[in-house]
Amino acid sequence: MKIAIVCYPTFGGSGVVATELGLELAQRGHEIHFITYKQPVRLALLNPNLHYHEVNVPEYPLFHYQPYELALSSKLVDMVKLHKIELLHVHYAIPHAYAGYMAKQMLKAEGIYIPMVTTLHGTDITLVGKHPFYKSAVTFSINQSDVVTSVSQSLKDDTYKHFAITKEIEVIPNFIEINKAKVEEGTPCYRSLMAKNDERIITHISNFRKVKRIPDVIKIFYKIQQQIPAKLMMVGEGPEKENAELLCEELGISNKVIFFGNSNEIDKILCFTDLFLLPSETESFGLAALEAMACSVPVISTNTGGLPEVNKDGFSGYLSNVGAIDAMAENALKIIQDDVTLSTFKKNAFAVAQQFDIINILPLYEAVYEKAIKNQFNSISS
Ligand code: GMT
Repeated sequence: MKIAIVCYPTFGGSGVVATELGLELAQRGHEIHFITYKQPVRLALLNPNLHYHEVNVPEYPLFHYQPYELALSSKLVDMVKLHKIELLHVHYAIPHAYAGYMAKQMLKAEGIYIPMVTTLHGTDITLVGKHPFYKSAVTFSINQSDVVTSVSQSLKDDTYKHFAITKEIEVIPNFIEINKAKVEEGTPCYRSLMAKNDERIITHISNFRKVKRIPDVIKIFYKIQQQIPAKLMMVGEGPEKENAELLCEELGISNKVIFFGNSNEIDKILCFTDLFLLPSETESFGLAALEAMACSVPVISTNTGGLPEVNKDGFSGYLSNVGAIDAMAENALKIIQDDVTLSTFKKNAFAVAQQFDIINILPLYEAVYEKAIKNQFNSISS
């Protein structure tokens, strides 16, 4: 099948999921066209089935806001015609589902019918999408999609709760390529560069936005390092990073915290990690937690949104209420206090991650594509 994938190219869950999905579909023989404003960070184009088309938005002094949706829908129309693309898969409703709908209409006017699958990722519903300024357009474009998927049951429930959705939403959980993530025994791991032998290594990876509750990460770590020797690896970039550095200084733990910035090699960091912290305010799924678990790293997280669908309380890690810093620090210590307990949690984390292997999830997307083509065909003939 010839598929156009529209996504955000930056570091962030939805872009990562869209890119990894496209890479795997290309491996399976589908022809994949990524259409976005910059080459996605995880996209290596070493496969003849993979293509990347950049959306350019020419600047004009009249525009206070550059009309990206317009340029994207135009690009979609041009690429569909040029490459005989059969299906649009848009990731993140804003503004991709809206631009996809416009492209569909423009193509329809020329007698070309193309189905659209919209995948909802989280903040496009829970934070940004439900804002009154966007709500009508988001509701409309979700309802106009031929098939809608969400990355967790929790996000599906939130979507029905906040929007007047008439479409059925299918849950397709996020995934991981387990063979790529698996840390083989004997693989060189540069742990000794980062910490002393007796220190536990705790890691947090995110886009450092408010929703991730970065101060909680630091405070949980502060409590942990009061009890046992430990180091904290902070991976990512975002608006909360500077304050996080200041907080570490204030607490006198700057020498125990390493800020890495964005990384394309999180597996190398996770390979020497003992515990992952994700105390988010909300998380539709928590892909970073799954990536950690796939590297056999247990997770201390909050219990909001889709996190309980990924992190299993008392098995792959522990879940607590948002802001329950003491409970999260206590649970962290329970896991890392001795090697035997840590090793059990590590095995469990990997076992749960295996259920989300791409091998299990990809056929669900292929089935959805077939369904979208059928839905589209039915709506033309009725
Ligand atoms: O906030 C982020 O982490 C970025 C955001 C995105 O769309 O790039 O992530 C959302 O989508 C991810 C992939 O489906 C989910 O794993 C994240 O949980 C979700 N973030 C939130 O819901 C806050």
